[in-house]
Amino acid sequence: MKLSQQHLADLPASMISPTYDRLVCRAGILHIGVGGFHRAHQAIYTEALLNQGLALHWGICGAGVRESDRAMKEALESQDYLYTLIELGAGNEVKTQVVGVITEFILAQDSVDAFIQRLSDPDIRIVSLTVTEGGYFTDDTTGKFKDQDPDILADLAQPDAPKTLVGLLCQGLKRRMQAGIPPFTVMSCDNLPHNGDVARKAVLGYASLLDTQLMNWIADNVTFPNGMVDRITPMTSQAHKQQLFDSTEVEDVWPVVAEPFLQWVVEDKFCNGRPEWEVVGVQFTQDVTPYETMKIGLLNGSHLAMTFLGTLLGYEFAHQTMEDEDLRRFVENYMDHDVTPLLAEVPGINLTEYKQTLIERFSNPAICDQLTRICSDAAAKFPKFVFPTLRGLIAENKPLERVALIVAAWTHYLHGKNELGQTYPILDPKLAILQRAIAQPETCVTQMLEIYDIFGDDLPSSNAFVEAYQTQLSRLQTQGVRATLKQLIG
Ligand code: CS2
Repeated sequence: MKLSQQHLADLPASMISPTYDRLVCRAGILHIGVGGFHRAHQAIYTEALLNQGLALHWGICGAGVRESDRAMKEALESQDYLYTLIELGAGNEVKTQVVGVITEFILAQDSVDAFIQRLSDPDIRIVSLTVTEGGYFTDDTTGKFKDQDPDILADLAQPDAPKTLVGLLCQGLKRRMQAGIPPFTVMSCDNLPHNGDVARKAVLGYASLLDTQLMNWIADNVTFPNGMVDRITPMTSQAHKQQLFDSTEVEDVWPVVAEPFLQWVVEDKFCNGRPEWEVVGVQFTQDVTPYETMKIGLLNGSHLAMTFLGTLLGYEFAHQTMEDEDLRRFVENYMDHDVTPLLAEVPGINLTEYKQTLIERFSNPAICDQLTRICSDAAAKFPKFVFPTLRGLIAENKPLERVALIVAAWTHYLHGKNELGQTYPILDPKLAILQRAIAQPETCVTQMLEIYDIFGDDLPSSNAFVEAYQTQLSRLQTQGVRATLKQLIG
């Protein structure tokens, strides 16, 4: 049975499905960047509220600003914007849920005017984002808005027909300002430290070049809460779709798969109202910093610690790296000895338990979380997930060998061949630059360190780091992954 509004009532009893009337639900949130993560996280929290009969005016209008968003629009459109969440527990528990919270979908490329019109609709009170770091035009090393980016310059030359996220947001906000409509909250759900501050800098950076009055109005009236978001969401594979069909006979062209765990801690700074997400488990706080530092350092950092070494050893999925005793101990040691001592107290969280839960989550064999996914975009991930830890260790004169091995493993992985002689795809917009840097084995380290966008100028000037990086890479090159790991875990 094809998933559709018409057949909602015919779904098997084992599936959870919307208990509210979708036809009266209207969008109060416009979400830009509808991928797996949004559909498994923010949309699920909001769906839970709707299922309690609350917040029928907080439905979600899906939106995209890039051509690559068209595939999701078309997939959802073909099934009345319904989709299935397949939640896979470690003990093979499966929960399938049809989600109805997305009620429409717009693409800026189809009509910029219609897009801006929707952004200025008073019903839309939150614009949320998962657009990855690239969407914010922020220089990774200086943290400044990239005001000379060609896409930004193009939008400034034609501000009524913008193509970039910031160009569109500013145009929508400008209409609201001019019409006396209260602004929307801009809520980033990207996995970036201080994601709200990053979004604010980008929007204000663009507005300052466009219109001073608008910039001041945004600065005074728009809020940009920071948030920590967490749920492991693998890429949907053909096997996942088949699994859904086999167990329910439901055909979904693009279901989403996730682990059972989910967490969201967000600053309570919403300038134009918000859903009562606290009713369904969202934690509101005044300062999200300790939570995001913990999550990004321990979870995302450990993901990088396992993924390149795991790929080099020939593994395909995260849980296989946890079944490898040496690799699991390496990840545990990295968490315990490198990341944890640098963390501040995190209110309400027992770090020992948090780390145990992480190992359990990583070990979940049911979700089959692809290492290719975790390895992707590494050039953008290192500065956010691992280098804050590295900088902390350098500042405290701590041993650097484990963190250096993570960077060395990435470097070695860039050759594209594992220790079994098999090749694998490398997904990274910076791939050409990276592969140029590693072309000569003797100069890999110096060439990599010259990529300022990734390493800045402080890391290359730490002799301790350069030496540790060189040592670990040489060991990988000459002795291989297993022997290198053994030397570190004793
Ligand atoms: C992963 C994240 O892409 C990555 O590198 O570490 O997508 C991770 O699965 C999520 O942040 C979990 O919340």
